[in-house]
Amino acid sequence: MKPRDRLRIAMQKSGRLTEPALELLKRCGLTFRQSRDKLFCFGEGEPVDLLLVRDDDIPGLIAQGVCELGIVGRNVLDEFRLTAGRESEPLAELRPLGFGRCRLSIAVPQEFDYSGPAQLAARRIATSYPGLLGAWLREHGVEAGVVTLAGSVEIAPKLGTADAICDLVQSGGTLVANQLREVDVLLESEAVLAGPQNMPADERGDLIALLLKRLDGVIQVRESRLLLLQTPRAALDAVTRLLPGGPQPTLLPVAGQPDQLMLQALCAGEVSWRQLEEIKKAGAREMFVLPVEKMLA
Ligand code: PRT
Ligand code: ZN
Repeated sequence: MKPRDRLRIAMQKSGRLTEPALELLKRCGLTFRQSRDKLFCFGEGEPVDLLLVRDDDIPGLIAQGVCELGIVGRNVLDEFRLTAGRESEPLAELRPLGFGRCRLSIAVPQEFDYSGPAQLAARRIATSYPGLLGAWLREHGVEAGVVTLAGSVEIAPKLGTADAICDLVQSGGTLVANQLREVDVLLESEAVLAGPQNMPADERGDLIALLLKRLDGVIQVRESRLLLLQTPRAALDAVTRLLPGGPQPTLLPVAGQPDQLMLQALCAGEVSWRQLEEIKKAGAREMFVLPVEKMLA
């Protein structure tokens, strides 16, 4: 294939991952010419274009070199890695992205007496993830029948085509509605950035490195808060001890008040009212909690 100087990222055209994936790319400074009904979106700021496809096709497109990166559920990526032929280009999970969380679980009818994987021996299990299920069964030394279905897995026990299922669960509502109960978790999943294990050695490799750096900043920033406060020097130790986790705070003098300090701390997560009240009790005042917009380490 002719080398390209533009990067291509594949993502889900329409589904659970579409909006959060677009939002994430936007935060990384990637915007695209509006053509959401099309397969291909031209990138405006950076030489990075978008392919809008079914999520199941994403790992294959990366493996074939049609695109370099993809945003896809770990469940789909790992299933592909387990079922793709040996000749297929090996794929890597480059970053977990923190949205589209769900788990791949075994669920059984309410009356099924389940005490562990061994209980599934010689039973039929319906799933859209034969690779992941097969690997889990082998790991537990269980021989069971795997019934591969493209969808509507949850009704298989009622239809009598399976004794148990292995499917994605989020709230658990679908299982309850079908009188099923979750008994074992095979995989904790979320959307991930997938790419080739061997990065392209041309400009695209450099672009991927740049994007990963921005992505790390965006992910870190999403959770970070900047805490600003004033504290008497005498209370500094007590205040510092109460600060939520993060790097060492920065201290600045306050003009005209030699016994006062201004403290600036980057916190790794939310700062709650309760935490602020405790810090205030220790002597701090003029406290601000600010969201962080961009971060580049
Ligand atoms: O058309 P295309 O093939 O692209 O879309 P799709 O229908 O295959 O995918 P979509 O949009 O349903 O899901 C895309 C990805 O979102 C999945 O691969 C998962 O990584 C992730 N995800 C997160 C989920 C769920 N949560 C989820 N709840 N994918 C599917 N479900 C389904 C599940 O299969 C079950 O039927 O929702 C039902 C269970 O939900 P609860 O809340 O009732 O437990
Ligand atoms: Zn799909």
